[in-house]
Amino acid sequence: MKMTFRWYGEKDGIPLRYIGQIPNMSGVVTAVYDTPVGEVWELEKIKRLKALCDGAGLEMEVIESVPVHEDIKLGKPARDGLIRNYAQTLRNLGAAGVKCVCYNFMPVFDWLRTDLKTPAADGSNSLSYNHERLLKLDPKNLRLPGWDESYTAEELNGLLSEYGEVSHEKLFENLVYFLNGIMPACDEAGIDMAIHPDDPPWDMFGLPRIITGAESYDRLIRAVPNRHNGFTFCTGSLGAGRENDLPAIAKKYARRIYFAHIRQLKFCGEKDFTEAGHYTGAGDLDIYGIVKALVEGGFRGYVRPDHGRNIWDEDGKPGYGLYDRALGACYLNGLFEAAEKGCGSKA
Ligand code: DNO
Repeated sequence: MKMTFRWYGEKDGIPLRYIGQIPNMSGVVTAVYDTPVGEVWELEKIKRLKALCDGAGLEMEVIESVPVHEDIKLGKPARDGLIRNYAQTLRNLGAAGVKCVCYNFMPVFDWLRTDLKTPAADGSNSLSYNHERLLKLDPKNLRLPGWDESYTAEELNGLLSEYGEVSHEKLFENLVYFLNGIMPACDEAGIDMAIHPDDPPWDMFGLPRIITGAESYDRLIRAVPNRHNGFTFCTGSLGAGRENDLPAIAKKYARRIYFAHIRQLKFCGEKDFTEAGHYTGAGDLDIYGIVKALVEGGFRGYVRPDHGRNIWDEDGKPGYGLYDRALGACYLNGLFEAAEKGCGSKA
């Protein structure tokens, strides 16, 4: 495995130098943020970003994300041109040494939380999700962090009504069409595509969500068997679905999981949860069991600590401060070292 850390480019308040000082950090996970969704990422811009990483002694082998245009998800006629652009972006990324691209296929909204600073008894705070509160939100007037793009109320209204016509089945077909369109570029550029699960893994505001657990993994591999079609295994996203057996999924798909986002959550209701420190004992996911299963299944991908809390009075970008993610990376390094050296299988 290669340990990595998400970095939001030059606008990120966390200097690359700090990231490089975290033990065993191989590189950063980043993106070109100033190209509108659907347009080709210019090679020059990609190379500039890579030069910054090189300068800090960090690799740039993983991109999170190259966002997928809504017209592709909706299956509109414009999709063929947009898919060609996406394929060209992949070729440009491959030319700059990128090996893995994380993306998602969630209609309109990316990850959703209802509170960004839920206080804990120890004085830290973290993101949380409350289903009742979510149901009361007006999707047409939402501004949430983590989106790759934000819409005007009018655009949002238009999009939401267009999705009225798109069933789960149709969305899945559109995903398969997209993947078949970009696989030749992946073959050429040597890039593994790693789809991020829907977060949380259930329908939102009547919009279909289709990457929610083991069944969707099976189905997607069957539909597009090319080895470059794989997964971002996000423990917090899949883990919010109580039916998902994470160690079992990790073990079964370990060779198809090119990127792992590892974080912890604590349930406080059937669908409600608060994000917690990475340690297994801090929440309800068996982080140790998941790492062990990945290693036993032959996982060879990239790992990053996922959302951290705000600790030590940090006021970081929601989920993406420095301190708690650095602690998470160290903890995960320890688990992987133990599992890889075989201690895991004896415990
Ligand atoms: C949230 C992230 C997601 C992820 C995208 C991938 O913290 O995990 O926003 O980057 O869904 O496309």
